[in-house]
Amino acid sequence: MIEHLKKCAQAVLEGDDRQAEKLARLTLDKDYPLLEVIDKGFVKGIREVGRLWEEGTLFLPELVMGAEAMKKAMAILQPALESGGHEQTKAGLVVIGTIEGDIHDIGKTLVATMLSANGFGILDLGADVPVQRFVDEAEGKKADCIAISALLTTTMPGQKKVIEELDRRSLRDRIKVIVGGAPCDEKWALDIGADGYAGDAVAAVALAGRVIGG
Ligand code: B1M
Repeated sequence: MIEHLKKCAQAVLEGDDRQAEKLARLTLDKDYPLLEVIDKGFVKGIREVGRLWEEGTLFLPELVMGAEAMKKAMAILQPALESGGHEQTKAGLVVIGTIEGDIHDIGKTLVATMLSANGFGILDLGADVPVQRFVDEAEGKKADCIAISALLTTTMPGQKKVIEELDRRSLRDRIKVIVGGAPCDEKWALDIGADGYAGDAVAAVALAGRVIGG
């Protein structure tokens, strides 16, 4: 298993999408624990890509290739994660997306998959979602919660704008807002008046349950 995790991380690090797909299929065939393979294998690899890119060891094409390999593996693993045998109780409707100006969608999609696997109804708006669209969709679909991902320090303020727009339309009491993504933290969530912050997909499920439940 440890060897398998290392290979998954390495495939992403090398931007080898065919190897990443092969390892994702092997994960399912061998019935390896999905979350562990995602978190300690593929995600570990993409975080290392980001670190090396930041220190100037890797260049943008390699960052893109790493992300592509990661996405190919996730496309195979996500359906299995979703049908993971959890009870579908429809714990509430969550509108989720990555905020405008930001095209990072791997973490957001993982959060959406985990929420769905745990009984939440999901409306995934994708990435680069305008503030107004978050609020329009949540209002129109009578959603319980908006989950906003931001991976760039420059796009984080968009999360605050969603809350301001909900306030402006007098919807803030009815629709909860939770935030996440690498540059966000508890303090940021508190500062912008969000209902909570989650550091990963598992924490996001617990948080959504808490804020919607009461
Ligand atoms: Co970009 N990028 N990127 N990138 N990229 C980061 C974020 C960066 C930290 C890299 C670095 O410098 N080390 C840096 C941001 C720096 C900053 O703002 N402080 C950065 C930059 C600068 C950029 C560009 C500007 C580069 C350029 O063009 N010069 C550009 C921006 C484009 C844009 O958005 N406008 C860019 C582009 C890209 C790619 C397209 C190449 C690709 C994205 C592909 C895609 O998503 N479709 C990419 C990638 C892959 C990364 C890194 C390496 C990895 C992100 C990722 O997928 N992580 C990233 C470095 C890093 O994060 N360490 C980086 C894996 C994923 C599972 O984790 O997204 O954190 P994460 O999600 C987690 C949690 O955060 C949480 O749960 C998830 C699962 O556990 N979570 C939530 C996420 N959203 C949540 C929402 C919630 C709750 C929890 O709601 C409640």
